[in-house]
Amino acid sequence: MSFKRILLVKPSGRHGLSYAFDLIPTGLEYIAAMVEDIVDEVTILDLAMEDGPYQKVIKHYLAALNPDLVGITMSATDHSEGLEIARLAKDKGAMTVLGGYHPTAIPNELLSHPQVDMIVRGEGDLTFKELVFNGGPKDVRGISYKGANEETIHNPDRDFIEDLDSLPFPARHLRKYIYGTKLLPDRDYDTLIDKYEHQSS
Ligand code: B12
Repeated sequence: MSFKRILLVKPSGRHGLSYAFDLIPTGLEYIAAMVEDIVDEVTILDLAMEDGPYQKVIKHYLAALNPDLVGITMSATDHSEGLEIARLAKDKGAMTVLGGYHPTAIPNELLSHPQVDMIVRGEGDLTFKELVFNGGPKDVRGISYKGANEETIHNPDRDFIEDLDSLPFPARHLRKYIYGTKLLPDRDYDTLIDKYEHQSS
């Protein structure tokens, strides 16, 4: 059975350069765009943009939305908070999946924590859609997960997405926040991603 109620979470931590920017979770908006037509509800929760302790905020959203799948984006600086969010989600009965640079780098370590069910390695767009549609990680390329005996299973890598234009734009319409930057405080800002064409000289 497919996953139907998805909560995507960005941890609250502001580290290094993100003190100057509100860090827009573009990665979560990309994967939300891939599944919004095949699920009942997908919510993007940016804990950096919410008021109050993150534990209280996440508990509120878990109770209100009752998600069957909670996805957490993590860079290395989000390690501890990401794991705590996963624990709270697991306690509420959701399956948990981590994605982003950090989980891609250390899937074994993160899967050693009981509250982490799955890791999406690398580009998440097609992998996450297949995971949500299938309702589980078996045979989904790009996923690492725990088997029936708690053993770690690494499915084969997924090929890079060659035609990036085939992807939908990030689901900015799901955004609940007005993001800003201290560098230009009188304006909104947004993130654009462009293709880098390598040219040999
Ligand atoms: C742009 C950028 C920034 C910008 C962000 C601007 C903005 N407003 O968004 C700024 C300059 C602010 C920044 C700051 C920092 N950055 Co930076 N940044 C990048 C960069 C160049 C691109 C990130 C990006 O937007 N990618 C595009 C989006 C769409 O991809 P994505 O988020 O990865 O999401 C995809 C997958 O990862 C996956 N995915 C992601 N999350 C999830 C979640 C789930 C559930 C699933 C299923 C899938 C999934 O699916 C998505 C779609 O394919 C990367 C390097 C790179 N070339 O990618 C470094 C990078 C992410 N940054 C890095 C670092 C170290 C930092 C800083 C700590 C630097 C500092 N010392 O201050 C801070 C930390 C900020 C923070 N709180 O996390 C490291 C992270 C290393 C690590 N292991 O965690 C990277 C990888 C660079 C590097 N190689 O060192 N950064």
